Amino acid sequence: MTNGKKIAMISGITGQDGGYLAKFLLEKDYRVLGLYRRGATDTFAKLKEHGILEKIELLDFELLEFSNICRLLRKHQPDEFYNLAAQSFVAASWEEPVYTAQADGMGVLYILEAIREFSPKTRFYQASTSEMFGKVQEVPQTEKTPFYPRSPYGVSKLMAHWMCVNYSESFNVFACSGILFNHESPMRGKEFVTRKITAHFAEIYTGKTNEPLELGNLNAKRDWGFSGDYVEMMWKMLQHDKPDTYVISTGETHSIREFVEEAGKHCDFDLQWEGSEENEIGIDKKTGKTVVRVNPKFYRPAEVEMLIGNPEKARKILNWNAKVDFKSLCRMMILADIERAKKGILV
Ligand code: F7E
Repeated sequence: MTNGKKIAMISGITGQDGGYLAKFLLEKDYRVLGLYRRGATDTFAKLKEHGILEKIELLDFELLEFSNICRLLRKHQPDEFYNLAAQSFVAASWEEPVYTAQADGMGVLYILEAIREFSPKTRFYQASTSEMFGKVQEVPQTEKTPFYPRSPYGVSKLMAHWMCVNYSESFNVFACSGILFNHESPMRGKEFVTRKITAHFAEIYTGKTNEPLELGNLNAKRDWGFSGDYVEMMWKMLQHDKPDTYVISTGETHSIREFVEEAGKHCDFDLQWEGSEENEIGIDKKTGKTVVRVNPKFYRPAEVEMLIGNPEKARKILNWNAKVDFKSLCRMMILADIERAKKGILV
């Protein structure tokens, strides 16, 4: 606490959730310390677009450098620490399994250790993930559903999740694990499927490209919510009287194909699917143009076929509900990308 203001540290400040969370906390009059990795390819573009870059105190941070984490915690003694830093792209985790395990598993242990030693009053939020359910053992998934991760990413996040549970039980560290299902927004990185779709369709729609969008598995299903809704839950978890684990989701699931169709509607495409599996294409009947093509390059070595979360516990205990539904989310994203494409700022 400084000048009566609570201090929040956010790692992963340059990412999608970092921006929405920082905005949310600044509106609550927090002092926000944004931790970022120097030399990261990611820039401050999202924070600039939110209009909050000048309001955040940016600090150098390296998740794999234990001494750096210890110094930051000892010096700033934040009231709250939100760990949103990670290698977050599931597909990349098969190419970089060791790095993913270090950053997404060990990195979290470093923070927990630093809190335990140097800032024991800090409340900690860990960005856990529905990827821990992977090959789902129950439908819908709750806090009690057994885990079965299907990627090095999911396995690494599971280690971090259990470390949070263990540190709160063993050392009284206030560590919460938010099992967030997929959450998207116009600030989503373009490697993730929703934004890949909206950014590419916006380019076709505004005449910037004639190339079809190439996708992998169209039939996988996800429970997609809005990042802006989900960051509120991160904060709510840390205001509760005890640390706990919560599933955060909408309770609805939709396929990638449905997302493509929904986004296509806003681009006036009359989509028709032809062929099957790797030969499948999506044609705009009006123009006869192929706008989507399956490319097996985007298939994963092990797929998570279907996720759907039950957010009942969050609803009951923290009085939280997802506000933005699937169609509104898709609309928000495609309209934002069409605007950006028109202005030539679709990055
Ligand atoms: O893939 C399929 C792909 O990369 C979703 C991360 O935030 O949410 C995210 O992980 C689905 C998969 O997200 C393409 O096979 C088809 O089934 O958008 P995604 P994700 O892997 O679900 C969780 C909760 C996290 O924690 C993660 O950090 O879409 N898909 N075609 C494709 N996916 C991508 N990326 N690209 C394609 O061309």
